Amino acid sequence: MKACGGSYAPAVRRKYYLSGPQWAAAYQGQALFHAPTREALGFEQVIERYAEIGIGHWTTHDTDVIPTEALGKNQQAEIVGKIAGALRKHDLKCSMVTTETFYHAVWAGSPAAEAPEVREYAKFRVRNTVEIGHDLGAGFAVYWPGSLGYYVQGAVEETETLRWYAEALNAACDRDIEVAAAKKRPTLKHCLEAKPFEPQAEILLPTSDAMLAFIASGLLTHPEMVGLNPEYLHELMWGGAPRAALARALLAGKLFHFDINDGYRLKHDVDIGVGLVNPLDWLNVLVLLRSHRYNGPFNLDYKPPRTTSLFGVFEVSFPTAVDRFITLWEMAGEAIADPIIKEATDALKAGGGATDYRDAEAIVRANRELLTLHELIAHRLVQILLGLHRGRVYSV
Ligand code: 3MF
Ligand code: MG
Ligand code: MG
Repeated sequence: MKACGGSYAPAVRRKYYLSGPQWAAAYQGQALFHAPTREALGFEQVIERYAEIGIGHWTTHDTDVIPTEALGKNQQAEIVGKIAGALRKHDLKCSMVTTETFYHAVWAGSPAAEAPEVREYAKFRVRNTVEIGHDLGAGFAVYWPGSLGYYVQGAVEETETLRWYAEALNAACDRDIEVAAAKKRPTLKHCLEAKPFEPQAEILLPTSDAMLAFIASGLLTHPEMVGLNPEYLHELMWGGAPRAALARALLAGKLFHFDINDGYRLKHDVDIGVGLVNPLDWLNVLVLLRSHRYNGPFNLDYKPPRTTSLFGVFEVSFPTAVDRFITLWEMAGEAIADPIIKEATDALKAGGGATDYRDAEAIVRANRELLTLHELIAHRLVQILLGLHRGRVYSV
């Protein structure tokens, strides 16, 4: 780690709105074809280790920390009290809570299944998560409807299922309004997270754009309370450009929260640490977000590889993910202020000066040399990424 450089002090790391999920650190390396490789971890250890690293915020699913059978019972209140104590002790904040609606057998037919009791149970779960969120001082609630879909076609009617899913979100928003008023707190920001494949074969809300359409569909009673939690890799997985997906969310005023990680196009959800696969794309993503003054959380929703030890999770995996994010964020600031990129961009926007808007050939001639600046800007961004703009050279 020391040899690699780029390590920031915990106090510096805490200045960024980074959050560490309970499930990311506690992930034991298991998968469909893989047994766990690491021991289980409780919230006490995760919160303590995040604090040492300098990750200032913590996020959780309800069932990451509360057994399913204890939800809504006295045992939940005890556990939530202990979590609040651990957060206070280590000076961490809970920024986001999320409901697990994909793992337990009760979700086999999705949280919007045909059986009315499943849907009532889903409402209970999301309302209960809203209450936990207020108890822990969170500002965001996230929903990943991963099991909203099917393996085999025909039995599930899509429009009906989406209407039923909206009813659960409406129940969460209604409960939020009540609790926020009683506690004199602002309501939470409710954020939908899309993923194109996995764990269902066909997913009803597979992309952030599908989520935007769902929010605007008229099915939600409080669409103003609901926005997006895009995940970088989830947009890349279907072949999209994450930066363009984020731009569409920004235009809609719905970029509330952002899950940060990395991976590959058209592969499964490999959840690699931010910038470890596509650092140039990540630089460009952060240029967009910085220039639009995105000020929501960056949630480290990745999974330390199963070849990393538990020691490595906190000594190698999380510190490097955090530090690479900070480096790329600062680099994005440098790219935004870069005089060469600025001059090129200004020149492109000034246009070639053709005077007759009906003369296509004249417009082409006037812009031909200017448009070379697209490539020049791209080269300049790579130079910034590699440090070449600061004179880093290799002699042969
Ligand atoms: C799955 C995910 C989820 C969601 C989480 C909601 C386990 O690919 O990304 O993480 O982010 O359920 O916050
Ligand atoms: Mg995620
Ligand atoms: Mg993911």
